[in-house]
Amino acid sequence: PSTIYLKDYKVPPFLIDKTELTFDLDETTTVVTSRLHMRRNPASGKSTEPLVLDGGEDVKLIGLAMDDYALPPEEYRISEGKLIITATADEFVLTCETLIEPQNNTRLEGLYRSSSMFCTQCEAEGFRHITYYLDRPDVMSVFTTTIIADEARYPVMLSNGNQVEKGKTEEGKTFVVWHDPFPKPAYLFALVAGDLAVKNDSFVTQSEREVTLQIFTEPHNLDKVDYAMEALKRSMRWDEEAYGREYDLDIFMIVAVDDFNMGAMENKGLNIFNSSCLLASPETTTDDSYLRVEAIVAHEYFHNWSGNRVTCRDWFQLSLKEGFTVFRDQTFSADMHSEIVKRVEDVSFLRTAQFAEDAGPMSHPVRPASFIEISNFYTLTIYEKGAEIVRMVHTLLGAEKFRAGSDLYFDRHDGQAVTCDDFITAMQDSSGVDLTLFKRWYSQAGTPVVTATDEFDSASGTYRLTMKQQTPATKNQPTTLPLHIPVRVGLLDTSGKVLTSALSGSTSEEHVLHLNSSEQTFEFTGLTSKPVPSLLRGFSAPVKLHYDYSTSDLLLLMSSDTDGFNRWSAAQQIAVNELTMLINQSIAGESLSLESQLVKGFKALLSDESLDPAMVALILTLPSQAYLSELANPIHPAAIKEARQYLKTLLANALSGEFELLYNKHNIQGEYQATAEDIAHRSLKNTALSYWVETNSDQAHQATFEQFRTANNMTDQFSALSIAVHSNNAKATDMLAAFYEQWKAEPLVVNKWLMLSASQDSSDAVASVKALMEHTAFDLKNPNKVRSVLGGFGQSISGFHNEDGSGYHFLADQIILLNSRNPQIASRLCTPLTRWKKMEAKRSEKMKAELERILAQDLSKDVYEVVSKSLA
Ligand code: HT7
Ligand code: ZN
Repeated sequence: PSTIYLKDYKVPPFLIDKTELTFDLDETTTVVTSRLHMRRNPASGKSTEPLVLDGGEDVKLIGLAMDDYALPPEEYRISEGKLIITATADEFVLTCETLIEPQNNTRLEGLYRSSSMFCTQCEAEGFRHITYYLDRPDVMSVFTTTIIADEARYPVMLSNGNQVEKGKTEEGKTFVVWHDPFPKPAYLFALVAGDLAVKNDSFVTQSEREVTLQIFTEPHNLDKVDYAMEALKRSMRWDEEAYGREYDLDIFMIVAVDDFNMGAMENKGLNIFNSSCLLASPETTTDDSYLRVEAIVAHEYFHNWSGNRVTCRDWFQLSLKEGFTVFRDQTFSADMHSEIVKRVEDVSFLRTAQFAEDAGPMSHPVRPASFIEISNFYTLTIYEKGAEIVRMVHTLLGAEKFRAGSDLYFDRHDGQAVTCDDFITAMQDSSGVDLTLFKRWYSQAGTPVVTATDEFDSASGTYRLTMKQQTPATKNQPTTLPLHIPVRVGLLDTSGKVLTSALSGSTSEEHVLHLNSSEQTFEFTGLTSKPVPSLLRGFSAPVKLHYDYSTSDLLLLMSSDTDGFNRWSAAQQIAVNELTMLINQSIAGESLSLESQLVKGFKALLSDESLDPAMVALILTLPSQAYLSELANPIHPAAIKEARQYLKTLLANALSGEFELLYNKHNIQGEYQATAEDIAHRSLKNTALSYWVETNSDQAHQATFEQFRTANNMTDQFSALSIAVHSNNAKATDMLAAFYEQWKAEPLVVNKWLMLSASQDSSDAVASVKALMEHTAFDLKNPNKVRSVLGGFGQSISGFHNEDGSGYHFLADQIILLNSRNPQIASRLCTPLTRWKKMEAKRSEKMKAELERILAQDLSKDVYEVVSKSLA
């Protein structure tokens, strides 16, 4: 497979002003007719280049005409999926008829079938599996789409824009015509046809236009769309208030489908959602999923401006829309619920998963320089680190100038396909803040390490903080350069009081340091004794910070810092330090022992009545197996597991009374609501329960069972079930069976059951997971089910990381099986194996051998790129 480079970007040689599509949908063959109103692109400066249209091996050409003159075979050729027409006029209409088989499309790209409906997924390069086209984001066209189908089976036929016509064909089929007045790239095209139920609503925009809102699902799911509809209206209002962005069409539609490779898709006026990211009801949906539904509805809606009205010039600029839109949805969720809780959750995810990606073989800059398969670049780096870049711009400019920059960006580039540089230029032009050096964040991969040291000069009352930065060099990136890193800092005295200090003439309780060279010293004056620094408040930059805090400093920050994020961060650091000691004891074969300081910290925490219960729950949550693996080198999965279990039990026994009390205090019964307040109580109650059961008391096990039996919502029921399963509750097996019986008619709940069942930590986990894949509830064609079972299995330490390598072998078998059926899913499943270099020697060799076995197969571009890069 060939590599595509950013440096080779050229403007398109042709443009498509208008695209007229007709879909004749049928269960066996679908015929697509396109009429493309094309002309040579004056900006390309070339007048003789052949016309090269993107297509796929799965598209069969059955007719081709230029200005209604049927092209004879000698005037075109098809090579490697592309349609090449040698001679063209400067302006012409190309008519192209293709035959496709959506019913056999298991890749879920282009037009495919999910349950009994037709649907599309065109980002990034799915449209070329429908018809020949200039399938690149900088070719923007006005689409008119006609859908022809049997109305009895497909009463709902949707596409982008507004429905402008409906009628009957001569053969008695129904046709519907949709017109989208906004020029768009083909990746935003969408079509849906099926027997769907609809929930109708409306929204009045700030300029008082009424917009029709519709959510379509299979009829049995219509009772689960109310929350998404309310979330949509909150998103529309928020985008008007926070960014001045109003919706532009008269109708906005969302459709839920069961088979979908990712979470959702922002097609213009017709979002398509994985049903797991849209449907919600108290009985079947956990709090986490409620919040996820709200965030994804918002994310896709926000794309209408950051992505659709202003789109990407090429796929190297993917973070232009994704990083900005993630930042927007994070801010929205923070505004709807708790800012600190949201920040802790986002940072925790970034530090666990994105940092691991950035240290692995697929590490790439937020604006990659090359790729083999663009689908592999819908990564945490593009999305989450990309959002951190936008957040840093916000920190550097301040809220007001950031908003002015965003206004300028949207005004200047409305209707255009642009670059990450254009975004930064707008921010710079509107604010006057120099972002020249800052732009390096887009082109340099890896997580910078910032090391801070300090000294205090009591004679002058000056506190000197020296910061060094270094981004680790790698084979692909042998030299790395300093970045512009905003570091938010506050100072505390040793009793925890906030200190005011002066830095470069400004006196304040908090400062933003601009670390922009490899080493800098910042001088804070006006102090009387050496302060305790609260560094990188709110995680103001995506870096690894090292400062030699004593445990008492960390306990002080944990109890007294005014920055809620750093209170959590300090607790995590104490836990990481203690767990690291335990992990080392385990690796050395010693029996574990520890005098935990966390006991003291947790005691103080639990006596502080002023804290948000959600924050308390987060602080009580020990660093995950995955986060500790990211920090370790090499990784000893079994030692990490043993250390976490030991510390959790130690804390549980030391504070058993507190946890029991906490459980009872927050065990508030009442009608379920997905509000921040109620979610917080449930979160703390279930965290307390997870500790309490570690004491192995009968009462705790009984409380778990009762909660499972009597819960009126999925959060409580599923928490109790998970706690029972992972604490070896004697009733766990029966509870799992009862749960399946209760919910077997609800596929999204069954997926949770599949995941929990697959994650059980037993050494015969491979056999159990094989049995799960034979279960009637499993379906290899459905990405959600594959993710549940194989994702769950990845969490089973004794199963997946079994020393005999059987877990790795099993996963490799599944990747090979899925490689041809659904390359995107197969490629994503490779991630755990790609981390082989960081694993301790015995497991590392076994993982590598499995990657080599995969590489020896006939591979899709997707899997080939990930596996070959991780072995290089
Ligand atoms: N922009 C959407 C990306 C997406 C996607 C990409 C590749 C393959 C399938 C896909 N489904 C959706 C989703 C988003 O970020 O909003
Ligand atoms: Zn997105």
